[in-house]
Amino acid sequence: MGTNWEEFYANQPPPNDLDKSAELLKDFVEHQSENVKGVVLVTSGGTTIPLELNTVRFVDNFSAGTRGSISAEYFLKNGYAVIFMYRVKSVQPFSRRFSNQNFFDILELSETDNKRSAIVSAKYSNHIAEELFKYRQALKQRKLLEISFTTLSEYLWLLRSACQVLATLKHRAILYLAAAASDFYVPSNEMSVHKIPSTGPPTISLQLVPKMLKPLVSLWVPKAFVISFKLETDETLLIPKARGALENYNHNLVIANMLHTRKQQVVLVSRENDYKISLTNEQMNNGEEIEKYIIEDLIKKHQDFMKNGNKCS
Ligand code: PAZ
Repeated sequence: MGTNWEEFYANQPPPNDLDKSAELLKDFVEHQSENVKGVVLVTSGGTTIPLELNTVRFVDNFSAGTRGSISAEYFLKNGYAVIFMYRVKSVQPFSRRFSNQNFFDILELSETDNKRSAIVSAKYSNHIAEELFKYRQALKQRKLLEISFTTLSEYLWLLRSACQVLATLKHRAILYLAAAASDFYVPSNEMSVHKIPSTGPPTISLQLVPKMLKPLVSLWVPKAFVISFKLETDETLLIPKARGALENYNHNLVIANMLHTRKQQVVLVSRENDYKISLTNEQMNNGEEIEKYIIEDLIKKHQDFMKNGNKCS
């Protein structure tokens, strides 16, 4: 197995429901009028690498989906239509606010005439109603489409399908690639069919995933505004790696973040410059979200890009 992106798609089977997802994507994008500022694909959450075809064990990538789900909300709030491509069971726009809650703690049990029913507890009711309203409005007005993945392969197939329809929007499309996609995988033809026996230490050989940003930028959506993310744990690598990605893939922007400070600080890296967006401790304590400032900044860049065709300013 080589590292070529075409080989990857030739050898990794597509998800069973790919045609259905492609249809949903096409309908959604065709439905968007000139009234929306643009259409953004937000990818969110981590991908898994199955170790067996009948998967019992898998390697996972870190990401709760917080960055992606909050960002999706701010794009919606600012007049964009959003395709939210997320990892199953990672957090989603609007419902994310209740995801740390034990489901039963939100409910109250009532019993009348020997009939039991559950209702949302008064403590949560208003807040849930507010978020539910925003979520349902976004779906009803067809401003939000949610599509899910679990494995790396599902993610990459869906990513390419989404690009095929977004390409029709040219400069109006934004790709905001916040998902943590694995760099390594086990090709399906090398995978054990059944659960790997525990009779001895297994030898698992991982292959490098082809760098999909390359065909994405140059072939799939050559006119779109493409933002990738770079996550590091070694600060000395963060900016050099972000710059390296821009040079290799020639897209518009890299948002660089460190694992432990990602909620408080990011660095926006373009060909021309790099600068930080950060929250003070006070802003953090007041519950402010860094994504508000990231998205405001990106929207200015995207609007400028649409007017002037700039790569980035
Ligand atoms: O989903 P989350 O809020 O827990 O984390 C977000 C993130 C750190 C995964 C994202 O900001 C990011 O950097 N994504 C790209 C990861 C990568 O370099 O592959």
